[in-house]
Amino acid sequence: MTATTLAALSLGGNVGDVETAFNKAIDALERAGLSNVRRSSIGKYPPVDCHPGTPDFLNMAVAGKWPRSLEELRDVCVKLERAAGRPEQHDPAASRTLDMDIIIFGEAPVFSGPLQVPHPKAIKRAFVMQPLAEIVGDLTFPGTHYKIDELALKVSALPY
Ligand code: PH2
Ligand code: MG
Ligand code: MG
Repeated sequence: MTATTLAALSLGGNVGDVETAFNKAIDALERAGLSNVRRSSIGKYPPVDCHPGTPDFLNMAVAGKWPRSLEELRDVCVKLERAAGRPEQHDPAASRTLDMDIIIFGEAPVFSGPLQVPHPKAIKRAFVMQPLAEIVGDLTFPGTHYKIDELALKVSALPY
């Protein structure tokens, strides 16, 4: 039997047909090996830490069992962002067709070179935590003693 790791991703976009970009990316993740896939609903969120005038984002979360390494999952995500039309060099605060961030990979935090999971800002962001709570609310957020459900409630009370 192959070992798998529970992985959860945050998907976001605010340019073009974002819903179609989400669906295509999730189908491709399944073809790449993600199994037992759970999807949150898609919500509209105001931009956080973006340039003035940035349009609202659509955001959702996806979770499943990943059969290979964190780096391989990251590489698949980067390829899918490119396939959706996001340029290789991009301003992290700019509008985008598709952003795929790995929020959870297993039970503990992971530091692999520049790759830090969970993303250090995830816990403060409603557009990450609320969709995540819909699909893995009972899970303890890696590096904390809190369930994702509890964190999602707290973050919704924070001002932008
Ligand atoms: N992504 C960011 C910065 N700000 N705001 C929203 N609402 N949704 C996002 O996906 C998002 C953001 C950096 O990747
Ligand atoms: Mg992001
Ligand atoms: Mg990203």
